[in-house]
Amino acid sequence: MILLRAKDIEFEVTYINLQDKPDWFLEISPHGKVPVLSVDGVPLFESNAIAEYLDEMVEPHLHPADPIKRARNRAWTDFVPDFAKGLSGIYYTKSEEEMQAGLAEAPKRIAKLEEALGKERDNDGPYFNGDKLCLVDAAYAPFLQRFAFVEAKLKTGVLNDFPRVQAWSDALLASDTITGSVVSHFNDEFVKSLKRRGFYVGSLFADPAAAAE
Ligand SMILES: N[C@@H](CCC(=O)N[C@@H](CS)C(=O)NCC(=O)O)C(=O)O
Repeated sequence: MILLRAKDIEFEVTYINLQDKPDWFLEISPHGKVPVLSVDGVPLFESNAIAEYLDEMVEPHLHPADPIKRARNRAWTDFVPDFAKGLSGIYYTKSEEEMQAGLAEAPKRIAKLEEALGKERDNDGPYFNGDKLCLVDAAYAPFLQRFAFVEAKLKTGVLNDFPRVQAWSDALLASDTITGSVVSHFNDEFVKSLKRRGFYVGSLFADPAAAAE
């Protein structure tokens, strides 16, 4: 969604209830996961594959032209699941103790990104490759966005030791291309899912349904 917005592509979104996936969705999504992009009726799946397809097809090209830089960018998008596991290991936890354990584990993954942000850039950012949003930014942004939301409540300060990651996250979350890529009631839905799944952090938020009354 971030890339579709960054490239000003017209698109239609169908949100899927992941607790009750419709049959038509399971037919087009081999792993039963979102996102899926339907291009003239042909379903594409896996975020990186979709992002690369969009980048090849529609200007402006956001992936670097230099093959070495492109490969290194791709390698860092491949690190997203690992990085995301570090962050979710903090807040997808059932108790404060479990959260502390996650907090002890996360820095080693965050440190890798801190180093990457230092090494890969030949300027001061604010994005991964400099002043233009790229595929690496789009890949990490959803996870940084969710973490920033829970961190406002948890106040773990885990990013304090990683100023480049913190500044990168701040820059990404200052971009409407990124923040506007989720539904307007995203935070409420996120809180509901944290509560439904019984995560400790969910208990720190008011019930969105009650707040809306
Ligand atoms: N590697 C996939 C991961 C996608 C993924 O994990 N999607 C989650 C939502 S963010 C999902 O659809 N989960 C539903 C499920 O696994 O049942 C990608 O990057 O597209």
